[in-house]
Amino acid sequence: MGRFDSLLAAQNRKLDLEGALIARDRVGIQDFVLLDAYTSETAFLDNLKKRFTGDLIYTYIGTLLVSVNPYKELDIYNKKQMDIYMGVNFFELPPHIYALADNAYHTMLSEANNHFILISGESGAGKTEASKKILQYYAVSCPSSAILDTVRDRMLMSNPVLEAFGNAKTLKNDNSSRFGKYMDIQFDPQGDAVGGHILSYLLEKSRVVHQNHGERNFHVFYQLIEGGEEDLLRQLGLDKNCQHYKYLAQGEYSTVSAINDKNDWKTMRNALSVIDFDKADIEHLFGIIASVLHLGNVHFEGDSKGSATLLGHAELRWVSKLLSVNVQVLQEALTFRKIEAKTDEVLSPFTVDHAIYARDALAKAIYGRTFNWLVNRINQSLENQVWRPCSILRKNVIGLLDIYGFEVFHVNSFEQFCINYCNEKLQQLFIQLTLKAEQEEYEAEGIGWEPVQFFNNKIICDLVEEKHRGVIAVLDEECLRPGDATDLTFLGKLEEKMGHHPHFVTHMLADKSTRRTLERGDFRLLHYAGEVTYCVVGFIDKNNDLLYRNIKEVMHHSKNSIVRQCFQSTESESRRRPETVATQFKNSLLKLTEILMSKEAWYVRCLKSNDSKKPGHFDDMLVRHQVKYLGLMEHLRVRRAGFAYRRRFDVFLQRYKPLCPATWPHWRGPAAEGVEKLAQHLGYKPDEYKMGRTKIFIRHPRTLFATEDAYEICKNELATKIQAQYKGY
Ligand code: AOV
Ligand code: MG
Repeated sequence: MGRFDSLLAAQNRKLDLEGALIARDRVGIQDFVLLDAYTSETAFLDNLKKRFTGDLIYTYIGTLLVSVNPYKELDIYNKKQMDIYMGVNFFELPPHIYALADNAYHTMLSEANNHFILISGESGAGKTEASKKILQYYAVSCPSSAILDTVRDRMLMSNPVLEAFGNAKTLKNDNSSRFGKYMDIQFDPQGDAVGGHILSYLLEKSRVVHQNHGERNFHVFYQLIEGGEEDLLRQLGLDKNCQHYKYLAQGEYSTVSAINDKNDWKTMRNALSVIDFDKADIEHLFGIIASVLHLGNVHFEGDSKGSATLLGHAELRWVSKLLSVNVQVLQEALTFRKIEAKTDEVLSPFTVDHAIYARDALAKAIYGRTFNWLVNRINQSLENQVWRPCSILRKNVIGLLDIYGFEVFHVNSFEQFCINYCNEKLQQLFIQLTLKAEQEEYEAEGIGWEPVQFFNNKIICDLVEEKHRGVIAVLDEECLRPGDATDLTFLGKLEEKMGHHPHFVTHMLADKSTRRTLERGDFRLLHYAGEVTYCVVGFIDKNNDLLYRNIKEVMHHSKNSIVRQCFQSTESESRRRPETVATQFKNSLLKLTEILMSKEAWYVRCLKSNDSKKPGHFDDMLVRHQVKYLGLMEHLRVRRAGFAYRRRFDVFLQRYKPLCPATWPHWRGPAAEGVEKLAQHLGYKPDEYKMGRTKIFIRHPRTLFATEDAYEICKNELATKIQAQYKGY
C-alpha cells in the first residue's frame, strides 16, 4: 500500500468515526454527483424527496448546496452542530449550510482571497433563513475578543432591524424580503470578523401606501402599534389599533399567526441599542414611522372649483409635529403645486386626486429614504473598529447575497417586474460562472469534453435591459417624453418594438389560446422561471417616482435630523432630472455583478417544498419545476463529468513538491512535467486527474484532501527534522 493509499484509508476511518452522523444521513445520497442514474430528473427528485422525508433538507451537487424548505424547526442549528462542522472538509460530514460557510471561510483564509455566497430561489424558498444561519455560524465560530464581540453583535442585530423595516407579509411568504441585501463580512488575516458593510437594493416602497388583499405593510408599523409602550404611543399620537390607520387596514390582514409583533418589537428595540442608536436617533426614527401612519389618514375634499382642501386638521398637525415642519407650509405643499413662471412662482391648486397622489408620494419618499438612512447608519456602526498592526494589512471578505426571490401574483406590477428582472440577472451570473465558464475552461485547456446543453437566459436579460431597445429603455423613453405619455402609450411602444421577440407576448400578438388570459393593458414576459403577466398600470409613475419640489423643500427644512439628512438641499435646487427608478436599479445590479465577479463563488440553491407553507410536505410538481428552471440537472451533468479542483501547474508544484523525491527540493524542468511526476508518485489513478494546457484538473475532492493531509504530515516531519538539525549545531 503506497503512502497515498494509506492516507485514503485513514481518511475513511475518520469518516467511520463520524458513524452516528453518517448513519442518520444514510437516507438517500448526500451528493447528487454520486447518484447512479445521474441524468434522470426522476431519480434526482426521488433522492431529494427521500431525504426531505427523513428531515434531511440539504444535499450537495459537488460544492453547491441544495436546500429544501422544511417549513418546520429542525434541531440542526445549534452550537454543537457548529462545532462538529468547524474546520472539517466538505464531504466528510452530512451536507449542511454550516459546511458551506466553514469551507468558504477556510478557503478564504488559506488562499487570502475574497468570496461570496449566492443564495437564490423563489419567494419563500428559504434564502433569508439561510443567510441568517451563515451569519450566525461566523458570529459563533470565528475567533473573538471584547471589541470584536461588539462588531459581531451588531452584525447579528442588523438583521432584526432591517427585517422590521424591509420585510413584510406577502401571499407567498409571511416574512418576505422587500429589498435586496448584499452584506460583506470582513475578516483580518487571522480570521477574526472585524467589520461589515451592507448594500441594499430597491426597497418596494409602494407597499407603504398600498397592500394587496391578504398582505401587510412593513412589519415595523405593526410592531410599533402592538408592542409600543403606552407613553411612547401617546407621544406619537397613535392608538393601539392597526385598523385605525388606512395604510395598515387595506390588506385586511393585520395579524398573522406566524408573527408575534409584540415580541418582535422588543427584539428590534434591543437591536437598535446594540447597534448604538442614541436616544435622539430613536426618537426621530419612531417619529417618522408614526408620521407616515398619520399621513395615510390625511384626507381631502373638493371645493366648489374642484380644488383639494384638507378634511380635518388633526392628522396633519401630528405629521407636522413629528416631522418638525411648519404645518401651514406642509398643508400648502400637499394641496398646491408651485409652478415657475417667468419671473415669479405661481401656486396652482391640486384636484383631490392630485393631493392624494402628493400625499402618498411623500409617505413613500419619507419611508424609502429613511430606510436608506438606516442602512447607512448601520454601516457606520459596522465599520472596522479594531486597530492593531495587522488591521492595516489586507482584509478579505465573504459576501452574502440575499435578494427578493422570483414571484408571480395574480396581478403583477412594476415591483414584480424589477424583482423578477433581478432574479433573471442572478441566474445569468450563475450560468456564466458555472455552466458557461466551466465548459469554456475545459475547452481552453484542451480537456476532452462533451458539451452540456443548457438554456442561457441572456436573451431575457437583454430583452429587459438592452440599451435603446430593452423594456427599461422603452419605459424610460416614455417617462422622459414631454406630453401625453401614459401607461398605455408605453405598452403601445413595447408592442411596436418587442414585436416578435420569442420571450415577449402582448394582447395584440397573443394567439387565441393565450389571449383569453391576457387582458388589454397587460404584457407577458417568458422568464427563465416561468411566464409572468404584468399589468402596465402605474409603470410610468413608479418609474418616474416624482416628488413635487415644494414638498422636498418643506422636508429639507425639517428639524427632525433624519428627515433633514434624507432631503438634502442640493436635490431640491437641482433642475436636472434624476435617473429613473428602473435605470438606477439596472445600474446598481450591474455594479453588484462586477463586485461578485471579482470574488470566488459558493452557491446555495433554495427550493420551496410546497405553496401552502405546510411542514414536511413535498409537492413533486412544484419541486420538479424549480429543479428544471434553476438548471440543477445541467449543473449536475457538468459537475459529474467535470473536475472538482484545478490549479495552475506552478502553484500546484510549489505547494506539493516536498511530497516527491523527484521534485524536492528543486525541480528544474517544466512545471507540467514536475506535476506529472508528483501525480505518479502519489499514485493518482489515470481517470482521477487530467493535465490541461496550464492546469492540473482533479476529479474528486477526496483525492485532493488526501494530498493535502500528506502535505501537512510532510510539513511537520520537515519542521521536526530542521529543528533537530539546529539542535545538533
Ligand atoms: P425567502 O427569503 O427565500 O423568501 P425565507 O427565508 O423568508 O424565504 O423563508 C420563508 C419561511 O420558510 C421562513 O419564515 C420559515 O418559516 C421557513 N423556513 C425557511 N428556511 C427554513 C429552515 N431552514 N428551517 C425551518 N424553516 C425554514 V422572499 O424574501 O419572499 O424571496 O422574497
Ligand atoms: Mg427573503
